[in-house]
Amino acid sequence: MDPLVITVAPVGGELGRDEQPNLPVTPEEIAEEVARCREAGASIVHLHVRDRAGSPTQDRERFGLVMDAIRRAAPDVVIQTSTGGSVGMTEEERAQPLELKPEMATLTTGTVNFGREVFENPLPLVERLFLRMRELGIQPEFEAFDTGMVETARRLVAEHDVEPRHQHFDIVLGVPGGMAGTPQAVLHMVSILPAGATWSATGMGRSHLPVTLTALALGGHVRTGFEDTIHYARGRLAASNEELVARVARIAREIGREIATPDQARAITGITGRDA
Ligand code: KMH
Ligand code: ZN
Repeated sequence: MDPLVITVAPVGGELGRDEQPNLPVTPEEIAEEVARCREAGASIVHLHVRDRAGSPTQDRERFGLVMDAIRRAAPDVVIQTSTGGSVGMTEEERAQPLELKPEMATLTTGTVNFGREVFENPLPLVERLFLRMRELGIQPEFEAFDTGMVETARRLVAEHDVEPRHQHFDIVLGVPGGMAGTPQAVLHMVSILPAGATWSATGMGRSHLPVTLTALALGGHVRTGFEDTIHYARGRLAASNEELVARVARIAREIGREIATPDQARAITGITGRDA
């Protein structure tokens, strides 16, 4: 079994301090939180950032500031920028962080209801983001909220990649509007992934622990952090992202699974070059 890649998603694109008072917001807060998560076992950070007022933004300059701060605080961590941003953002807004050439970026390969809103990912948008990532040498992490998104990722790769390339997925379950966050759903999604693909799983809200534990049992990788759950346990907010990462690392070690270093995470997920 590969060492466990723990991705931390410490900020998210939708959450506010009214819901999670310990949400890191400033570049320094985010960088310090990432460094603590790195110490606790995270090797990849899935990054959203906030503007000066604390609102979600995909602004390139703001991303640059936060990425620089992270590189000072946790120099070896893999930075995976979001192209999802927040529900309702335009393609132009969402694409900006790619120009900073992170090692990895997310790519959601289809549209999904997202609570009472819609996270829109029409195929032409997905295709343009995918091609830009290929041009810039950024490894996509395909975010699959349902089976159709796995199929779309498979088609994108088949249509555009001349050479075979490693594919890495994040199975995102428990979004209200998407697939349920159950062990059965994780098993089904894993069963339809392309041969040779690696994967992590993300369980939103109440589905966080069932999805995490299923991924660990199957030998997959795990994402955690405030973007996915603001709670540590029912009725108890998490004190920090570090607390969530430390729990995953502790369970993994307890069952004999090693924790991946960032370089191991790069090798496992198919990242071929360090950031520019
Ligand atoms: N905030 C969600 C609508 C991503 O980062 O790529 C989209 C999201 C996915 O968080
Ligand atoms: Zn995200």
